[in-house]
Amino acid sequence: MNPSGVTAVSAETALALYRTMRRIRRVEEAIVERYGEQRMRCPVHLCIGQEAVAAGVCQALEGDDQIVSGHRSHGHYLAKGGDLKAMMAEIYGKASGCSGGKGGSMHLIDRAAGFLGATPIVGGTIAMAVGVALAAKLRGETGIAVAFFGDAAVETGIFHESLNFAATHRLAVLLVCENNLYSVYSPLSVRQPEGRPIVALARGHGITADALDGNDAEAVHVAALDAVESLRAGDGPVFLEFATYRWREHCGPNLDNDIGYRAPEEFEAWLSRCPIATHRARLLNDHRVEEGVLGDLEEDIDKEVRDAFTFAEESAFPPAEEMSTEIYASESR
Ligand SMILES: Cc1ncc(C[n+]2csc(CCOP(=O)(O)OP(=O)(O)O)c2C)c(N)n1
Ligand SMILES: [Mg+2]
Repeated sequence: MNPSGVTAVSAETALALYRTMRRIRRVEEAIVERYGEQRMRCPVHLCIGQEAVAAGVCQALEGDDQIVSGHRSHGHYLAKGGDLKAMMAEIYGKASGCSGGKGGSMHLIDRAAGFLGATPIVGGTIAMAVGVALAAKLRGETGIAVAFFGDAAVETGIFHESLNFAATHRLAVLLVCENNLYSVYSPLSVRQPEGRPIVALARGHGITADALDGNDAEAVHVAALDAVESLRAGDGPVFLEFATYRWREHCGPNLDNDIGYRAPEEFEAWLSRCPIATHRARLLNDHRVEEGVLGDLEEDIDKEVRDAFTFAEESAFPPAEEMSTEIYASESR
C-alpha cells in the first residue's frame, strides 16, 4: 500500500528530519548533563534513541492535525512544533512553562502547535485521540488525530475499546506504537504471547496496520505520509508499529545497564543503529548535503537549547497563592 506515491524523500525533507531529530537529542542530552543540579525536580522519561519516530510522523502532519502522547513525550511535543522554551520552563517548574509550571515533563501541552497534551496514564491518551477524531468527524473538520504510545499500552483495556470504536466509526486517527521492547524492566517476552506480533492486535480489530523500522527516519516518514493520505481519504484508522529502542533508563537521566534486565549485546546492537548517525551519513552520502551545512545547523540548535535552559532558569516560579488554580479542565489553558 502506497497511496501517497512517495517512495523516497527529497534532500530538503531529509534535512528537516535531521534537524528535528538532532534538536530533540540535544535537548535531552542537555537534560542528562544538568539533571544532577537538582533544579529540574520532576521525573523525566527520555526518548534518546527513539527520535526517528517522532520526527518522521510529525513531519507528515499539518498544523490542524492534533497529537497526544504519554510519559515519554518530549520528542513528540518538539517534533509537532511545541515551544521549546515553554517545555524547558515546565520541566523547571516555572510559571512560564507550558502548563504553568504545575505539570512537569509528563504534562506538556501546546494547543497552538496541535499538541493537545501528554498524560502518563499508560494507554489513556489513545482514547483521547479517538475522541478528537470523533469530534472532527461530527464537526466536519479535516484534521486528523494521532496517538503516540508504547508497546505496553497495547496491554490495556482502553487500547482495545478505542480501536474497536475507531474502526467501527472509521475515524481519522493514526495509532503510533513505539515498540522499544520494554515496559520499565519487563521485556515483551514476559508480557505478550510469543508469535503474536503487536500489529496483529490492530488487524484483529479490522484496522489497516503495518510494522516498520522505527530507527529509519525516512522509512517512518514515508509510512506516515501513506497513513495520512489514507486517513484524509476517509478510509478509517491506521496503526503503525515502529521498532525502536530507549537508550537511557526508563525514568531518569542515567544509563541502567548495570541492573541486568537487558543484555549488553542487545544494547550495543541498538546503539550502532542510532537513528541520527544513520540519517546524518545518508544526508552526506545520498542527499549530497555539505558537512558545513550540517555543522551550521547543529550550532544553531545548540545555541537554541542553551537559550531555552537560560530562559527556564531565569523564569519565576508560580506564586504560592496560585497553587490550586488551573488544576481542573474547566480552568485549563
Ligand atoms: C495505567 C498505568 N499503569 C502503569 C503505569 C506505570 N508505568 C509508567 S510507564 C510504564 C511502562 C510503559 O511502557 P511502554 O508503554 O512500553 O512505554 P515506554 O516506557 O517503553 O516508552 C508503566 C508500567 C502507568 N503510568 N499507567
Ligand atoms: Mg516500551
